Amino acid sequence: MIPGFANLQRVCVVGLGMTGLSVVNYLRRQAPELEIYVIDTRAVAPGAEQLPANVALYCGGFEQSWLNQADLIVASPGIGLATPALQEAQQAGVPIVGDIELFALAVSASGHAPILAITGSNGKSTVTSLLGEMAKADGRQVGVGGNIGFAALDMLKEPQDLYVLELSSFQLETTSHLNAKAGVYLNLSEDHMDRYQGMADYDAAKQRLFAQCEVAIANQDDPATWPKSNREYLTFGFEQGDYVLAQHQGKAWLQARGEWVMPIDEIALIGRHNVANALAAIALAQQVGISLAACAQALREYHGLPHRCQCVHQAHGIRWVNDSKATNLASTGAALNGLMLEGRLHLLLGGDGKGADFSELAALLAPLNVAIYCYGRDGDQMMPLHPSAQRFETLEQSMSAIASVVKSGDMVLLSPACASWDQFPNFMVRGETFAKLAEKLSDSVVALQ
Ligand code: UMA
Ligand code: ADP
Repeated sequence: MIPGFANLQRVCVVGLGMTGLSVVNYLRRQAPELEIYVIDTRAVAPGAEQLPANVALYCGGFEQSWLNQADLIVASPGIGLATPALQEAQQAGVPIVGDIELFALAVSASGHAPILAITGSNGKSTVTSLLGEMAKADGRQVGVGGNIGFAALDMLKEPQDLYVLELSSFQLETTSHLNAKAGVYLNLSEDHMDRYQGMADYDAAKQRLFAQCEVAIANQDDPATWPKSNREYLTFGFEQGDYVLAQHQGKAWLQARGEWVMPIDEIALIGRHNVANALAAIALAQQVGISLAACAQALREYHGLPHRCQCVHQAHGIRWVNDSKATNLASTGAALNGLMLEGRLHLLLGGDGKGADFSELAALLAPLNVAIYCYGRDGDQMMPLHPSAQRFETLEQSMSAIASVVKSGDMVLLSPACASWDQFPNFMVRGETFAKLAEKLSDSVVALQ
């Protein structure tokens, strides 16, 4: 039985990455008799070796007859609904959902564990993981998953008291029955312009969250996140909001609906953007009764995820900082705003720009003592951003050039404002490459000094 769908016989799963594989496994667990067909347009589908027996696989394009003859299509987030093959099947009357829809219907059918959902252009994974830590500090058995890199349906393998779900705009496009206890829309900035018609289109996908949650939470400081419908909602913000920063006992404190939580100088995460993330996480936590004491404990102890403004090597007065997860303009902007610089900043920019316009970065770079190193497919687009700009083919070549000039007091920052896909499998591999090279090149820096 697949909750939410009666009389299914043939299901076509599109994409065999992390999502597709989790969908196949879920369908097999729930309905062993179901006919499952998998399509992946890549020549080699990443999950092929783990595919259970009796599941048909087509790679390298679309097999239209499989799509048109299915009772249901489950599409992976990396495949847009506007794809002509999916459009044709939809017009032939085949319903299309994503993994999150299957997950949400299963959670609703099982009855008790609430869902807290997080979307936005930046900060999703930080808020998701932080909220998970708050729930654990409160003694909850919590599932943390979704876009954060753990497929939502895999969370159903263990019983949970609570689900914390990171949602991308791609996942929201194919979700209609999330039925979340609460959802937050953190912020909106340019991203994924290779997939959307423009910002309104991208925003519309994210706004879908608010139609599917009991309590809506928006960013007071980012009007784009406010619900477009005239429903009630809570906000978090630096100066105004239900969850807000306020002065108390001579310090800036986090305040939750009038209650003092903790001074912000006790938060283990670094940077002003993480104060906003902390307020958003507390706002969600309160909706399921997680205590403020548990929130404060997690905020004191949680140092954040790798690849987000993480100092990965420090030697001879030089800090090497990995912010590989900065895959758009606003996240690189957040890193630049939160900088504590003594010497010069050596900033690595470039990769797959996803169709963005980077010109806004120029104003942030202008007042800094900075040298920029532009590499990768869209490195040319970064060249006009600062007079110091130098062009390289790869990250490694850029870092070798930095190693020959970097001095004590300087910072080397990988905050590329681009996706990694042109030269790396993902942002994690890019960040690990940076960390390895930092360690290796650090020795040649000593030799030079
Ligand atoms: N692809 C094809 N053909 C296919 C299927 C996929 O070319 O038939 C391509 C996609 O265009 C994409 C890549 O393969 O470039 C991966 O797509 P996918 O849908 O198979 O991805 P999964 O491996 O299932 O991972 C997805 C999320 N990836 C995307 O949405 C692109 C993961 O988020 C998420 O962690 C995972 O599901 C579990 O929920 C990653 C991501 O980059 C971190 N997300 C984007 C972001 O955060 O900006 C949205
Ligand atoms: P997401 O899951 O939305 O990509 P992450 O928490 O993984 O968000 O952070 C991605 C990048 O965005 C990192 O470079 C991080 O430093 C930056 N960042 C985190 N929170 C915010 C925020 N609230 N505003 C702007 N940038 C942020």
